[in-house]
Amino acid sequence: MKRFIQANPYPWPYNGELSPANTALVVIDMQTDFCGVGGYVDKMGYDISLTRAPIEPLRKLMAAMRQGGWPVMHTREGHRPDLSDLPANKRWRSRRIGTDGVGIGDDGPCGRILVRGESGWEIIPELAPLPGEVIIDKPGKGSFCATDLELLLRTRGIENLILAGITTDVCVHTTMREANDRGFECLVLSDCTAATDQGNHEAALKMITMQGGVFGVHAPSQAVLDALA
Ligand code: C5J
Repeated sequence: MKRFIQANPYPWPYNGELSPANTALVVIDMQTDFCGVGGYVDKMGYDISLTRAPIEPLRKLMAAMRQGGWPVMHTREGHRPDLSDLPANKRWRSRRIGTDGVGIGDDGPCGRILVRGESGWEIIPELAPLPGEVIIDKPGKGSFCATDLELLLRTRGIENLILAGITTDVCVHTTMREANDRGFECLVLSDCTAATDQGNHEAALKMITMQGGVFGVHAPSQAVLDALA
């Protein structure tokens, strides 16, 4: 039986093959550094009420998907404590914003910014992974670069990715583009993603819909819940 999620610009997935055996929810970078008080985004001076907006809808969706046996995966952006996987230009740029010259790898209110093992790098407790769920540690914006995500998806037979998390215009978009080029069918959740700028969030969603759905589709999480019911 074919099953679709109502999405923009087409009912998703394209072939109606939607099941817990071939579809995973990937929750991107819901870390204190991106949405918590004293984290990297907060320190940069952005409004964290924007990046915190996905928390509640995501909590509801993750509970429903776990209940139905749909795989839930997580990613964390972060670097080794010796910073050997932090490109010099990424660090340099991150120090340009704010007044104190502090950037990735430096000490902040939640420990060293975007460094593995620090409190700011942790996934927020509200959306903590359950034991056994896949967690991908990535040094970049995309979830496929320098990780084993593709191998894990292929060995599980996952073809469809429901993408959520932060930020829509950076790590979610980069992951979606990497996934799309690898042949994965992508759905980005409009209310379970957010950017540090509302205009960027909206533009990032609009980009998906061009050319007949050049990267896939977007939809609110309610559309997923409706399809699972
Ligand atoms: C950024 C991310 N924005 N998770 N990371 O640097 O989107």
